[in-house]
Amino acid sequence: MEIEKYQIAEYNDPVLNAHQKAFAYIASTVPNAEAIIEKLRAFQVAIPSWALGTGGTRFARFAGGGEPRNLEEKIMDIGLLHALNRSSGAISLHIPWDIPSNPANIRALAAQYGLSFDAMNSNTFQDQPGQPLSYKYGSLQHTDSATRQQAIDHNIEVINYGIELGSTSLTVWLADGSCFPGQLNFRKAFQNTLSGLQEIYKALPENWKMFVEYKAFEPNFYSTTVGDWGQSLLYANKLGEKAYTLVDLGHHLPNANIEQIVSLLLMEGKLGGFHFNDSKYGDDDLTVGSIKPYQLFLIFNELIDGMDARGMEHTTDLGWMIDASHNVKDPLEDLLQSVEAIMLAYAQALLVDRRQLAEAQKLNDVVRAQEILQQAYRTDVRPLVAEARLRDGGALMPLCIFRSSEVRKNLIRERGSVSVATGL
Ligand code: AOS
Ligand code: ZN
Ligand code: ZN
Ligand code: ZN
Repeated sequence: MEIEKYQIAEYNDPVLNAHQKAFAYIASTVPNAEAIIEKLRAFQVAIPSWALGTGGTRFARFAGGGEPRNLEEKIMDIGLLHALNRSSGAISLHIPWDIPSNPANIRALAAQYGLSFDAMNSNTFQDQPGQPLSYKYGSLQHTDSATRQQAIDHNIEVINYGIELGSTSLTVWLADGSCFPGQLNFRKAFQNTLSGLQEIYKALPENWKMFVEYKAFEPNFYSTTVGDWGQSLLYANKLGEKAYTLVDLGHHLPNANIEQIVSLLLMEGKLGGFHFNDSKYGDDDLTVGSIKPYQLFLIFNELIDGMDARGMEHTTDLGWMIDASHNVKDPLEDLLQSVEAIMLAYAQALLVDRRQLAEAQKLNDVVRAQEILQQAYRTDVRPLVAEARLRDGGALMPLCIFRSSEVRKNLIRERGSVSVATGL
């Protein structure tokens, strides 16, 4: 199932006039519309290979039909998203769920769709068939050195796949921790984990980055060995300049001030990447922007402020990824919504008048400072984001094309309705 450029143009045609009017209006009201559009066009968000099929909770999975049966089909699905929104030009792979049998071919296939390989994700949170030692009591933190070595070797194997695919980063998320007080010696767990990460770090090529993802809870519910940004930053600082903290929006304790965390990590030059999603209660991995869009805007506001202060390139100097799962939605529709939400928050944050904000802060004019942010947040930037897509040959209304061209129906026809994950 592919959507050709001319089809996108045909779908755009009937709504083009209305778009042009809306765009002309916003272009005349904001001072820097062209500059914002150029930034939006450059911005790309990686799609995780695990977000394309049947999602679910730990209780159940319900198949949606037409889901990708292999890595090639996952790449095609992301290619389709990218054709529609022109902002999903990368894939974040998970090993061993998506082992490329022939990396050179996979790389070439991705390139055909304009996709590059973002961060590689290792997996030491579950046991694989035939695996000699179990991760039931952790991986890099494990009390047994052979189990730790197995986890180290796995991560190095993931780096090696990444090298062949042209990726330049490794995300390490560890489920390590403990479920009950007394189960674990915190210091020993930390030190074991650190030495394991050091071994993996040594295997990183020169131009690679390592992202240390933290998470406050789940699957361990008493302690996690990389539990918060402070612990992640400790590891990253001890590891060296190629190691960074990765922020997943769902991995904090309730009401954490994520925008402040982001700001300080950037100040320290230690923010490496992002997992976008949204959450109401925990690591819900809901559609980006569906619960707390203002928080997302405030995070982007700090991201831009911090990156600009350090002269960082918005597009390439941080790893931008979605980390989501889908219980009831069509995953492709959900991802279109998520990418759109990210682009909107980015565009709104680009509207913030930073000179005026700094002035209001200096004068302790609290009301004015708040107004400056809210003014940007309350601007309808949808025509700006749509214009950016249009200029790159994308769809004015990606979700509408997805539905009216019956993508899912065609995928079900091609791939069947049985889920590879559940066999149902
Ligand atoms: C787990 O909660 C983390 O968010 C991981 O980043 C991710 O979901 C996992 O690595 C996917 O396998
Ligand atoms: Zn994550
Ligand atoms: Zn998450
Ligand atoms: Zn998570």
